[in-house]
Amino acid sequence: MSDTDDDHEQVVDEVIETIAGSANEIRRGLVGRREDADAENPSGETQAEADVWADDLLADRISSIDGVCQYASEERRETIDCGDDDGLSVGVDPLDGSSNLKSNNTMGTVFGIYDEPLPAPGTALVASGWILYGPITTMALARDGTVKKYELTSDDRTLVDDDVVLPEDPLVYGFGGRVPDWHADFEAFVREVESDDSLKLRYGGAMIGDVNQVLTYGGIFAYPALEDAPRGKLRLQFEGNPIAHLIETAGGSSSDGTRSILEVKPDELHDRVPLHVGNDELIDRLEDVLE
Ligand code: AHM
Ligand code: MG
Repeated sequence: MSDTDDDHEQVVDEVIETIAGSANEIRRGLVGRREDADAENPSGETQAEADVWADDLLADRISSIDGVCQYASEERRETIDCGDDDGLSVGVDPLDGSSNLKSNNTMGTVFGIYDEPLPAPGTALVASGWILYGPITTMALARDGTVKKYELTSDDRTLVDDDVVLPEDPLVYGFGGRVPDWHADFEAFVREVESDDSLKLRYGGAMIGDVNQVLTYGGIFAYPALEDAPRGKLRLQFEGNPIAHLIETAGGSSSDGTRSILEVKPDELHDRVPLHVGNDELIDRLEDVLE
């Protein structure tokens, strides 16, 4: 390993420690921040007070790590450039599924650590992960070809699975967007999936919760292209790439409809991407139908 690789490994460790170490603080800070903030994110969505607060907290902590050159998030238009040109870039969705704050349902934090300036393709990811604010705060982390799962308490990170792999026999599916807005070929694929009596519907309105069901039970999650949104809803840098990287590392597949999401070349920081992730055979079948 070269000195630069070694340095990068330490920076990756520190970024992961920072995000994992902030998770329960973020969870506690949701109380009292469930209202809308009277502001929009760069994708034109209304921000909750908690979105803005969690982004500021992570921006401060991550951008002050030596060896991080950029912090970018779904909640801010520009990257924060931290000066170290040889450093790593960190892209974050501070609170994925924050519309679930109102109903007090599951949410997450998503992160990707890239060895290129953002916007970057998913092939530049050196690690990716998510925090799930479920009944227990957990972290799924993809790094060095393996996915690991941790339980996070206020002062501890406990490894609970050192090699998470998508189960071979898929059990769950969940698809976002309004049904009347789906393209006809995507709808045809959904009808096929629904007619498979070994699969059950699981959809909770937070990608992290829904993709975590797929990681746990096997299956497919998609937020597809829509009639009035040809690139779907989810953002490539902050949601698509890290989720695709983690699911592929766990032995599954990702697709934007025709190819792995990791092969999509970004034009802009806040580009969207049609997102489909899950077991290989389901993603292959989806790509055949969408062709
Ligand atoms: P967010 O990151 O602003 O919360 O938006 C992303 C969320 C995903 O977690 C979820 O899959 C999707 O938006 C749900 O969208 P919709 O409310 O259109 O079903
Ligand atoms: Mg999100």
